[in-house]
Amino acid sequence: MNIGIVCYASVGGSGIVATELAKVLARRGHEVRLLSSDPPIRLGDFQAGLAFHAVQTPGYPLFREPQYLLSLTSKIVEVARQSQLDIVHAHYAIPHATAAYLAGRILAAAGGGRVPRVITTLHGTDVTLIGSDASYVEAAAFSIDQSDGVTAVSESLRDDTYRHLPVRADIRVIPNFLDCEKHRRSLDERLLARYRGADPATKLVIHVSNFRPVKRADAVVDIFRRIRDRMPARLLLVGDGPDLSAACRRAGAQGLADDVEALGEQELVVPLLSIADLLLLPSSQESFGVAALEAMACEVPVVASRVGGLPEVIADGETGFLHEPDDIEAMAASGVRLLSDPALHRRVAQDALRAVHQRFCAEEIVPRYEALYQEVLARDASPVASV
Ligand code: GMT
Repeated sequence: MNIGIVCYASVGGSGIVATELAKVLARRGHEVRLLSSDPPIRLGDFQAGLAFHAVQTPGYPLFREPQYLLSLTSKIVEVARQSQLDIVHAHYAIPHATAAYLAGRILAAAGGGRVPRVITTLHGTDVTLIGSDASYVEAAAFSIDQSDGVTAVSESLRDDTYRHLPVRADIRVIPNFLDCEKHRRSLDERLLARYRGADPATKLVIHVSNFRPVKRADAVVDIFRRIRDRMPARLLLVGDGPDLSAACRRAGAQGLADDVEALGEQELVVPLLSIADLLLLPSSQESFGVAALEAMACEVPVVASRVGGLPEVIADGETGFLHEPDDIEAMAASGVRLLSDPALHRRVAQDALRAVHQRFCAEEIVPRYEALYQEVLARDASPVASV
């Protein structure tokens, strides 16, 4: 199949999942075109069957805002013609589903060529936060409904979509996944010594995110302080975003400046996860939580909020611990338990790894996308093609 995948290049789970999907589909023999404003963070080296197309959005003195929707639409049309795309798979509804719909209209109006079918994958904030804002809701719901197939990354997000948006589309749940060959624990002793320091009793706590308000970086620091009060520990903050500086200031104000290290955006998280003893994810909302999945694959227990899709990823008390987002004390207590009971830590880490391998590896999930592509291609004319 010829597949175009549209995603954001900024650090975020939707871009990571879309890029991983593109790579796996190319490995499975498809011709894949990845469209984004920049090469996505996990694109990596050349791979046969996978090409990247940059969406350029020129400015103009008359415009006060960049016209990304139009430049992306035009790029989809161009790539669809060049590569005879069968499918355009939009990751994150806003405005990717809209651009894919418009591109289909343009191709259908021109006639004579193939009109790709559109799949939209909903990732979370495109529904729960920005998508349901009154400024976007109508266009978002319309574009989602015009897609030939719609998926959500968790049951929780599917339910939220029907709750937040006036959509009628049949939304199928296809969970996020990992390349489990690459996402496996690989301990680098020198890296461990570099970040843990000389004392082998020091525990490494990690948080990986794009430091947006939903991630609650302030809560990460507060939970860590409670852990640090009970044992030698260091906190690694991986990623960047608007709340990182405030989190570092908060750590400094609590006397933790020497125990907290901000590592910025990192392309390779496996080496860092592999030296960690615990991942904290106290988000206020999380439709899935790719960061939790990556930690579990590296045998790092997770303490997270009981929100959104996280209970579909983490079985509380078995493959990690879940608490109400505001219950900082309980999250800290679970962290202390895990870090001071090696048998519990081992058991949770192993059960988490097993859960990832049973349910969330590419071999299990990617064929579900392929089956959906086949299904929509086999259908009679799509809403777009019939115009
Ligand atoms: O909202 C964000 O933080 C970014 C967004 C993204 O595009 O990466 O994250 C969402 O999509 C991820 C991939 O499906 C999910 O793992 C995240 O849980 C989800 N974030 C939220 O729901 C807050």
